[in-house]
Amino acid sequence: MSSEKSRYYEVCKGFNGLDKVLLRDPRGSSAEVYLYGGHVTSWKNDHGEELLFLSSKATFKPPKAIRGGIPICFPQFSCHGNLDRHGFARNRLWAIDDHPPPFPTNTSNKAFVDLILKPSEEEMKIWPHSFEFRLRVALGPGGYLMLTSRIRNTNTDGKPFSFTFAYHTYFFVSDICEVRVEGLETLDYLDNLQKKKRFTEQGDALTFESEVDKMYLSTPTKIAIIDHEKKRTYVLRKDGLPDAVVWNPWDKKAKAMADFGDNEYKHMVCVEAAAIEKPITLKPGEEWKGRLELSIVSSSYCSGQLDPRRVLQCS
Ligand code: TA6
Repeated sequence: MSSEKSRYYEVCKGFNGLDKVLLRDPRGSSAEVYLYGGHVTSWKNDHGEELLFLSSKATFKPPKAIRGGIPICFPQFSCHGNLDRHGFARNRLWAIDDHPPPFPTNTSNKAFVDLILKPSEEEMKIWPHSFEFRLRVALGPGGYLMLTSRIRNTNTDGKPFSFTFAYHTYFFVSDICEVRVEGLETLDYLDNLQKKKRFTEQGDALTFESEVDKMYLSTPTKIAIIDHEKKRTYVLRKDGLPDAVVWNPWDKKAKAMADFGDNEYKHMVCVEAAAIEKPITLKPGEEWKGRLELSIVSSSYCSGQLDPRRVLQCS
C-alpha cells in the first residue's frame, strides 16, 4: 500500500479481533468500517467528536448485528419478508474490494474503502439469488461521510430479484428531548407501533417524548436532524432511497434490548434512508445505486438562528 494511501486508510483489528478499516482526512475527521457487516461504527468531526451512536453494550460477536453506527439492511428491511429481521448483509463478513469497477462519479476523495459482499452457499439456500453488493465508504474533505451501494443482479438463470434496503443510521444526540427532525412534515407514514397503519404527519418538526417507529413514504432527498443542545445539525442527503424511517425505542424497549443500555435511548435517534414501500427489482445484469451523504452544520452556519428550513434550502 502506497504511503500516500496509508495517510488516509489503514486496516487494523477492532473489538474481538474483527478487522476494521480506519479512514482519516488530513483535517482531522475520521471514520471506522468493520468488514463484519460492512458496518460503519464511527464518524468523527475534525475536533475528534463522535457523531454516530454506538451502544456501550454493542456486541461484536457474529452472528449478532452491531448495535449502533450504520447497519445495512439488505435484502430485507425489518420484517418485510421471510428472512431474519433486516436481512443478512449486516451479519456477514464482507471483503475489501481491491479492484472495484470505475466509480460512477468523479470524486477527489482519497479517504475511502471499497467493500464487496457476494452470497455464500448458505445465503443461496435462504435467498436463492446471485448478486454483487459493492459498498464504497468515503470521508470527504470537510468531513462529510458518504456511503454508496451498488447492487448488481448476477443471476445466470435469467431470474430477476427484488429487495428492500436501509442505511439504519444511529445519530448521536446530546438529549433526545431537545432533538427536532425537519423535512418530514405533512408526509404520509406507516406507524410500526400501530400495525403499519397509515397516517399523515403534522405540519411541524418531529420531536420526541415517547417511543417512535415510523416509516415515511416518498420523502425529500434532504432531512435535517437538529440537536439544539449541541447547536449541531446533521444533514442527511440521499439518492435512490425514496423512504425514511425514524426510530427511538424509548425506555421500555431500551430495557428489553440486551445490547443496549437502559438510558441510552436519550442519546440516539435513528433516521434511516430507505427503499421499502416499493421494493427494488433488478433483472440479470442490472445494477441499482443507493447513496447516503451525512454532513454536519453548526448553528452559526445559519447566522445563529437554528433555522432548519434554511439548512434544507441551502446548497
Ligand atoms: O428501523 C427501525 C426498526 O425496524 C425498529 O422496528 C427496531 O426493531 C429497530 O429497527 C432495531 O432493529 P434490530 O433488529 O436491530 O433490533
